Amino acid sequence: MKKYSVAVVGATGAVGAELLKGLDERDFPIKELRLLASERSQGKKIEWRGKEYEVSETNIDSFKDMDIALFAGGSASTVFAKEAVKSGCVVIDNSSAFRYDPEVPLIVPEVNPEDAAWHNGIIANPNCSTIQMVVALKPLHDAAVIKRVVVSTYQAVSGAGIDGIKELREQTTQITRQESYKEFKDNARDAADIIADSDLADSIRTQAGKVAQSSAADNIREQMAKVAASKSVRELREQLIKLTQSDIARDIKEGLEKFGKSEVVNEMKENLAHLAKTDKIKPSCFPYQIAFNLLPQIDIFLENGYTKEEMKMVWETQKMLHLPKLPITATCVRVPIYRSHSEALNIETDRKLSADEARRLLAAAPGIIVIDNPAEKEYPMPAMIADTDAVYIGRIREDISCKKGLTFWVVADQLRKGAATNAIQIAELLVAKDLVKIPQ
Ligand code: 2RA
Repeated sequence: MKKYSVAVVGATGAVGAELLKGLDERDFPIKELRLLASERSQGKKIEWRGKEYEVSETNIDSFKDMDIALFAGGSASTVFAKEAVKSGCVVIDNSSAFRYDPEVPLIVPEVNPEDAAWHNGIIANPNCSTIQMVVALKPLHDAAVIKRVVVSTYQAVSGAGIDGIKELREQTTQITRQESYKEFKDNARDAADIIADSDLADSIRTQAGKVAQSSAADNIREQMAKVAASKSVRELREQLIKLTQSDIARDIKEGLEKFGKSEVVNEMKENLAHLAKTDKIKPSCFPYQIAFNLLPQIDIFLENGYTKEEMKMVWETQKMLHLPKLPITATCVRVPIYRSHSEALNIETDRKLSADEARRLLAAAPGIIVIDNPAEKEYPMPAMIADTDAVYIGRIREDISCKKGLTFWVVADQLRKGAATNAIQIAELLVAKDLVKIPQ
């Protein structure tokens, strides 16, 4: 079997790692592997199939003698994808740089493999939230033409890369620590109140009252009065008065004032202020706190009030289904889970599809696993499907608000089927159709 030289651009990121895993797991026919990344990751070592590879900084010469370049996403695509093509290398690009270019096919192999035939060197890999949606839409659309799509997404933080995962982990730790400290303080306060109100405290108070009224206590009081009136106590008092008026006392007072204004104290004050500030959540990857929160914003807002992520779902689905006018509306939400995107989909079709027919169509379609048994509370969830390649569908039901509507739930690992796996499947498609070449 023919083997191919493959470059992975962005090999050190979240998608890059999945690309390497996928190339191994799917046994892609590799002659030579070249790992590329930004200057920051240059020199890093990555082990693949028992061999250590050093990551090089991407430059225009990086693609010489390479057959396929898998770009994991990010700004490298804009700078280097066309250079790679000039070197004779077919690019499969996971960024959004070329997705809407009419000269560049956008492909999900289960949906529009035929579009690979007209590539000019670059093939775009769709956005993760679109991929899992179109895989679900295609078999239904083939059976009953889709007239409208309404989708709401629940997207994991790893969609924003390794920094997104780190931010959720750190904020969750910080908030749960603050909560346990608060709980500890509340519990201690409650315990003190309980003790103060208890019989034991009452009996201690009674005993103390009795002791205070006893003859032993009277004796002690008399002894203490004698001591207070004695000559030695008078002398001690006079010494103390002299000492407070002495130079030593003045020196100590001045010393304390100076210390109060000293750098040490200033530093301590600054450190305390800093500690007080680190108690607050400081978002950097996401616009607001993501732990224990939901963010109805992924990517930037556009003029029509939708976010770019929402419009990606619209533009990309229309392009891949070859339905440029298909009405689609999306609401994309970032949720505090590490991995796998979920989507609630509602579609209208030109003829009624029963839930049973839809279930059969979806179960028979490539790349889909249906898990849909409400009686046993069986439906797909992000935590149970992470690290797998299929698109999982459940909660399939007829829409009670319209005659030809269907509602269902779609979950997929967005780093695998939503990114790396789909890119490798495109490469496999090119290999199978002998399309690993730049058309002249
Ligand atoms: C996200 N869809 O989840 C993006 C990643 N491509 O942020």
